[in-house]
Amino acid sequence: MAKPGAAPTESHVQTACPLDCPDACTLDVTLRSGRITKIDGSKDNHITSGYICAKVRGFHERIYGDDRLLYPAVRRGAKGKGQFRRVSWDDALDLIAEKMRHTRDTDGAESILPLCYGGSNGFMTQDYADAILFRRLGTSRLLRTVCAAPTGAANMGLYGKMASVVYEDYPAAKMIIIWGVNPGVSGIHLMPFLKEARDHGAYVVVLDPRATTVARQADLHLAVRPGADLPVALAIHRHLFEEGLADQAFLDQHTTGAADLRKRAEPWTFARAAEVSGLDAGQLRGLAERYAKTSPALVKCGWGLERNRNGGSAAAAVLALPAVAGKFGVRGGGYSMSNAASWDIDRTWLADAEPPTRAINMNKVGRLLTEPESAPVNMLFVYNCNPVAILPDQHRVIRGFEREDLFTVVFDQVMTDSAMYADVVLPATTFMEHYDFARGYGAITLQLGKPVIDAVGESRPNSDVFLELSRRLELSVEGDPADDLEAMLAVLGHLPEQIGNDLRENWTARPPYDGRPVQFVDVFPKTADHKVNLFPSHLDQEAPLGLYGFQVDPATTEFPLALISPASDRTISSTLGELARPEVRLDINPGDAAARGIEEGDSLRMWNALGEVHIKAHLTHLLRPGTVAMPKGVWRRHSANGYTSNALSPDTLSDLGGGACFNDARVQVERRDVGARPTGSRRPPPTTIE
Ligand SMILES: Nc1nc2c(c(=O)[nH]1)N[C@H]1C(S)=C(S)[C@@H](COP(=O)(O)OP(=O)(O)OC[C@H]3O[C@@H](n4cnc5c(=O)[nH]c(N)nc54)[C@H](O)[C@@H]3O)O[C@H]1N2
Ligand SMILES: Nc1nc2c(c(=O)[nH]1)N[C@H]1C(S)=C(S)[C@@H](COP(=O)(O)OP(=O)(O)OC[C@H]3O[C@@H](n4cnc5c(=O)[nH]c(N)nc54)[C@H](O)[C@@H]3O)O[C@H]1N2
Ligand code: SF4
Ligand SMILES: [Mo]
Repeated sequence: MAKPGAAPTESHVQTACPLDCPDACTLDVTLRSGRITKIDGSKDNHITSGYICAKVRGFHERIYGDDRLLYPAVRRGAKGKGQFRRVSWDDALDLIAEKMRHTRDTDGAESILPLCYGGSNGFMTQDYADAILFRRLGTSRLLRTVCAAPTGAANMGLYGKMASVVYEDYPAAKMIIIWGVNPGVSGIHLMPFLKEARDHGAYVVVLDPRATTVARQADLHLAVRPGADLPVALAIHRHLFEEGLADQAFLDQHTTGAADLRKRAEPWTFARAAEVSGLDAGQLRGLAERYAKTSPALVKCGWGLERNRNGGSAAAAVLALPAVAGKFGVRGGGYSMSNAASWDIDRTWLADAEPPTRAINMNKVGRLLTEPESAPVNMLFVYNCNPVAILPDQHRVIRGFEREDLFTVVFDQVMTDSAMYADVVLPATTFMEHYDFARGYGAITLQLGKPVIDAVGESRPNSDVFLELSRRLELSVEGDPADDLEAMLAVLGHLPEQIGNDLRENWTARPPYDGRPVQFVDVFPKTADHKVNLFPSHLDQEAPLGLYGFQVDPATTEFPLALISPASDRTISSTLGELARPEVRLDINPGDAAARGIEEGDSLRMWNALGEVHIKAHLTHLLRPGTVAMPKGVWRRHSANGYTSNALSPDTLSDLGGGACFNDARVQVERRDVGARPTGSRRPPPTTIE
C-alpha cells in the first residue's frame, strides 16, 4: 500500500495477447497502484511494432467493467431472466460436482456436454485441465466447427497444414490475391506489409462481396457473390490447364490428383463462372492471365469464403492454385493461411486420450438440445464460448438453453448472453490475470503471457477450477498439476527443449525457419507422401457433390438477399460485446434499399423461415447488390428485438469439415412500418446478482 499522500507509482509490464486474432501482439501494460491504466503495443515485437487495435487498448474497460463476473452465483428466477444469488466457490463447485456425478450415474456421462470453442485461449485455458476432467468423466465430445473447419479440412487434405507465407514475406510478392479475408479489421498488422508490397509494385487483387479497406486500396476488386468462390477458382484452374500454363514439371514431381482436379474444373469457363459469381468474365480472364505470368505470386486465403455450403471446396480450389501454376519455391510465392500448426507442438502434457464417446457438431447444438436424435444432453458446461450469441440457428439454441430440465454451467469473464441462462455462473480470470501461451497464426510466434494484475473479484483461471472439479469427482491421478502455476510449468517442461528455454528466459520463443519459411524450399507438405494432394479421396467422399462440386445458391424469390456477418473492429467474435458501441445497423446497398422504399436509419424487419431481426438500415455502396451485412459477434442487446444475424443462419453444414454456414442465410428485408406484425421484444432483461 502506498503511504497516504505518496504519488502512486507507475510500472510497466509486458504480456501477450491471446485473443482470436492472427497477430498475437506483445503488449505493454501500464499499472498504477496495481490497476491497469493503459494497454499499448510493445516495440519489442516487430509485428506488433508499437501499436495494437482499439479493442485491446480498451480491454481494461472489460476487466473492471459493470458486466464483469466477480463471484460464483446460482440462478434465482426463471431461466434466462438473469437473476442470480451469490454463493461461495465451495458451494458452487460442490453443486456442480454433485450434479455431474448424479447425471453420470443416472443418464450416463455422455449426457454431459462441454461446450467451448477456445479461439481466444492458449495451451493453458483450453484442452488441458478441462480435457483432463471431461475425458476422464467420459462426457460427449464436441466437434469445434464454428470456425476454420472447412479451410482446415482443405489445408490438411492438400498440404497437411504446411507452414505458409508469413506477413514479413508479403513485400517480396509481385502479385497478392486476398481471398475472403479482411485484414484491415481481422489482422491489422498485415496492413503495413501489404503497403510495403504495393510500394514495391505488387499488384493486389481482392475477392470480397464488400469493398473493404484492402479492396479499396487494391488494383482489382472482384465483388464476388457470397458462396461463389469455387467456380471462380476452378475457372482459373481450367485456364491454366487448357492454355498450357500449368507447371507440369511441378505437378509431376510434387503432386497427386491433378487430373481429377482438371476434370472438375473443366466445365467452368470464365463465362459460366462469371454468371454464377456475379463477376465480369473479362476481369476473371485478366486475373488468370496475370497470375499465370507473375512471380512471386501469393494467394492469401481467409475465412470469409468458408462460411457457406461450398466453403471447403472453395478453400481447396484456392489453395491448389499455387501448385497448378507453379508458384512455390520463391520467397513471397505460394499461399498464406493459418500458421498455427507451424510449430509442430504436440500437447504431450495432456496424457489422457480422447475417449470414444459420441461426438457432437457444435453447429447442431440448438437442434440437439431441442430434438435429440438419441440420448438427450441434460447438462451443459459452457466455457471459452458464448453459444447463444455465436452459434447458428439462434432461436433453437435459445429454446434449448431455456429447457428447465437442462442444468447449465457458464464459466466466463462477463455476463454474456449465454450466462443469462446459467443455473450456475462461475467467474473466470482474463489473460491479464492468468498465464497463457499466445500463438500467432499470421506470423509464426509463440509467447508466454503472464498475470499482470491480481484476479479481479473472486475470478479464477480455468486450470484451477477444472483441476478442483476433477479432485471433487475423485478423478485426479498422481502427476496432475495442482494449480495454474504448476500447469504452466508442466507445459513448459513438455515443450521442445529450445522452445521451453526461450520462453523461460525471454517469454518468447525463436520460431522455426527464422519465422520466414519459403514453401518448397524450407517446408514441404506434411501429407503422408509429402506431396500436394490435389484431390484427396476422403474429401471427395465427404462433400455432397464430391470435391470441387458446386452447390447452387440457396436464395429464393421469397428470400433473395444474402446475409453475411463479417468480423468487426468492435469485438473479437463476441468478446467485448458488453462494452458500449455505436448503434449496430444493417448494411444494405442503396439499390436494394430503394427497391424496398428503405432510407438511411429506417427501422427494418429482416426475416426468413428461421426467425426475424429488427434493426436499422445503413445504406452503403460498399456492398454488392443482393447482399446485406450485420457484424459478427453482436449481442442480443444490439438489435431492437433481441436477436442477432444468427437467428437467421441455418444450421446446415459446409461441404467439408462440418463447418458453419453462417453466410448461407438468405433473407428478406422491409421497413417495419410496412406490413409489420406485432412481435414481442425478446431483448434480455437487466441482470442482478444479489
Ligand atoms: N477485429 C476482429 N478481428 C478478428 C475477429 C473479430 O471478430 N474481430 N475474429 C477473429 C476470428 S475468430 C477469425 S476466424 C478471423 C476471421 O477473419 P476473416 O478471414 O477476415 O473473416 P470474416 O471477417 O468472416 O470475412 C472476411 C471477408 O470475407 C468476406 N466474405 C463473406 N462471404 C464471402 C464469400 O463467400 N466469399 C468471399 N470471397 N468473401 C466473403 C466478408 O465480406 C469479409 O470482408 O478474424 C479474427 N480476427
Ligand atoms: N453469424 C456469425 N457467427 C459467427 C461467425 C460469423 O462469421 N458469423 N464466426 C464464428 C467464428 S469465426 C468464431 S471463431 C466463433 C467464436 O465464438 P466463441 O468462441 O464463442 O467466441 P466469443 O464469442 O468471443 O466467446 C468466447 C468467450 O470465452 C470467454 N473466455 C475467454 N477466455 C476465457 C478463459 O480463460 N476462461 C473462461 N472460462 N472463459 C473465457 C470470453 O469472455 C467469451 O465470452 O463465432 C462464430 N460465430
Ligand atoms: S486482438 Fe489482435 S491486433 Fe488486437 S492486440 Fe490482440 S493480437 Fe493485437
Ligand atoms: Mo474464428
